[in-house]
Amino acid sequence: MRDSRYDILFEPTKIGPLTAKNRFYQVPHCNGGGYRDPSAAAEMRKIKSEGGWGVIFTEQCEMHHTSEITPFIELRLWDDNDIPQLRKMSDRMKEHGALAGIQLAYSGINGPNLYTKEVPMAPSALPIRTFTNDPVQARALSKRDIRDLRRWFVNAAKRSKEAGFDLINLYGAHGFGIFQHFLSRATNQRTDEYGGSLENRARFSQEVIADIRDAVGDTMAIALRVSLDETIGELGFSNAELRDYVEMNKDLPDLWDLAQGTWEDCSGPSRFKAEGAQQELVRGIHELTDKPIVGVGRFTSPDVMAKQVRSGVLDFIGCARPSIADPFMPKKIEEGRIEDIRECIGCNICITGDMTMSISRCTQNPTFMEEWRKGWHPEKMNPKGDSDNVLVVGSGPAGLEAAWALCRRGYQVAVAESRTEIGGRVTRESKLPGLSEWGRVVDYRQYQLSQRSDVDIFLDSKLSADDIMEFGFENVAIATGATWRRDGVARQHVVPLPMSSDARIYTPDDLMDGNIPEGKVIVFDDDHYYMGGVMAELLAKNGADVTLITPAAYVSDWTRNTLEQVAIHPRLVEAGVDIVLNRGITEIAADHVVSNCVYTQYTQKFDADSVVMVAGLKENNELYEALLEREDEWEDAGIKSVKLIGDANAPGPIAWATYAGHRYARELDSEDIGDELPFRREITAVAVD
Ligand code: FMN
Repeated sequence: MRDSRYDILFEPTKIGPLTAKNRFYQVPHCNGGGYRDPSAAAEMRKIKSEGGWGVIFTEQCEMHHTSEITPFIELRLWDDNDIPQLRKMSDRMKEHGALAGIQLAYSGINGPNLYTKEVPMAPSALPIRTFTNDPVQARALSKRDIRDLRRWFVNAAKRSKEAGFDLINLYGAHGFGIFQHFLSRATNQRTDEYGGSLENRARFSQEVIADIRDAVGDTMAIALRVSLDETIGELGFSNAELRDYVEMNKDLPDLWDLAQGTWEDCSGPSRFKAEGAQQELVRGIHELTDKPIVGVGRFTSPDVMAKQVRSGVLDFIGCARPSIADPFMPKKIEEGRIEDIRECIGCNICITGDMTMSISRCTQNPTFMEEWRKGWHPEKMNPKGDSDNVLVVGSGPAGLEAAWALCRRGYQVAVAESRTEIGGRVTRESKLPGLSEWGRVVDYRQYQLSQRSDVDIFLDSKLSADDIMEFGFENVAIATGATWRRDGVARQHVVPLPMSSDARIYTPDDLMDGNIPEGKVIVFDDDHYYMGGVMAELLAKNGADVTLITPAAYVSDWTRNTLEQVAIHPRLVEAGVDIVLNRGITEIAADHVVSNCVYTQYTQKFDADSVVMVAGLKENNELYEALLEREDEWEDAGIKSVKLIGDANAPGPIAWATYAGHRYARELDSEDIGDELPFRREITAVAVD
């Protein structure tokens, strides 16, 4: 039964001519599939409909070919040919009663047009801003171009209607959409009636919304997504200016969708942003308009959500990442199953799918974007196969996810953990600076497993191959994790790095065990994800004199894909860490290291008492190898299968481990598909002429 405190979240709420069945609103979010994987994306949205969301949006959809963001893979509505795949999307969104929304994006100075080769257009002539700094400039829209652009918006709105959508979201936030480019003095330097005063800068949005309302406004609702604060100082569209804009245009859209100015701020990772971090920027805007407001803030707590509505800050609870981690969040709140919510950990691995133009992942929800490709449902498992029981060795993210998914299939599961606490690397890493919310990966699974009678967890149980042969489990999953290497082998060095025998070398595992070096410490980061930066932060907080050396051009280079990098660099600088980029290490002595420039012969000596080596990881696969050696004894021992999963198989981010655990559980006892592709995909039809 639902807790009455949350009733307010389930009130039907009007948006223009429509009524959403509740206040749960999935704001636009990409998925790395976009136009390339339309059925995978459509099925993912359908699952959210089933999970109880009142409003579900697409990701950004390029509404005209003169503004596209190749290489990123979003949706397209360039002409009528794109309608069928979008109709499939809206159909799926509406299957369980949600309103279906499409976000129309004209990217202005963010669209380099690498694919269409069209000259980009924006309010003012400025270089294109992309993550890759493409050497392309936009030309300024002429008055005629503006008339064309208004017509293109109307065309796109009509096509959206034809494709079955109920709502249109006009993109003007995160620095990306043209509405923001017009509203901000920084990107709108025009001297005509579209530039200068706020009244003038607002003109384009007023005209487009009026045009769309005339065309489809009787049946469709129009949402405008605008920046809460561009956060670039005086010149930018500030929170104060946004408030003036809303007050001056009270009734402009049917709904105000308010989102922080930069994407990095808006989708801020848990390492840097708490739940509800945008609240103060939104508070009070409600009093300036009669139209409903949706806002975001990685909401996973129904108490926080209800408070946002009750206190008049928001009308709709906007969620992107929490809806990915748990597409069934609304339903679970409705059914009074709060403890079953799989809370987003704020790691932003979902964003990497978009940034790397691949299919997105979610650390908490391994079924994300596999709903169609593999038929995986986040709440339902396939029935059990022929065998009955599984021993999972290791309770890290792969082992725990495997155990949780296996017992739901109907297997009897035993988990053996060599340490005295559950959770493996997640438990250890969640104690590092900024990573506490990552512990939710363990919390969720530990709680779920504690509710079952078909899973036994044994702590402090280091098993040998003999033990396993004796136990007689039919299936054994080895999820024994990985260990950070001390020898420096990673990318710069594929064989051990030269180091003297009296050099003091630490690894992240040492620091997580509490052995934290002091004095002058070099962190060598040849891993390039979060760990190097986190180690430097931990050491600096502990009073060490830290220098971080990395062969990459950016500190924690890969975190540019999780939008964390722009926050990691300043945090390290503030903590007093010296950052040395584009440098490797060629030699480690007791009191110094020799660092080399990655481009030249230049070398430099750095005094150092110790080195923290953030290099590659070594799979803990000894137990697996020992069992393999005895394969001919398996049958007598009653063993049908032994499989190595997660970091023990090949180390990677935590999301890779939960995926591996889930996949193992899904596929156990299934038919051998031989050389067949293990997922569905869509192939572009070859033209006949
Ligand atoms: N916002 C948009 O307006 N359009 C997008 O296409 C879009 N893509 C996103 C893709 C991902 C994977 C994520 C996580 C966010 C994206 N966003 C996009 C931003 C979200 O709509 C949202 O404003 C932000 O993530 C904060 O909400 P959250 O804390 O609930 O995640």
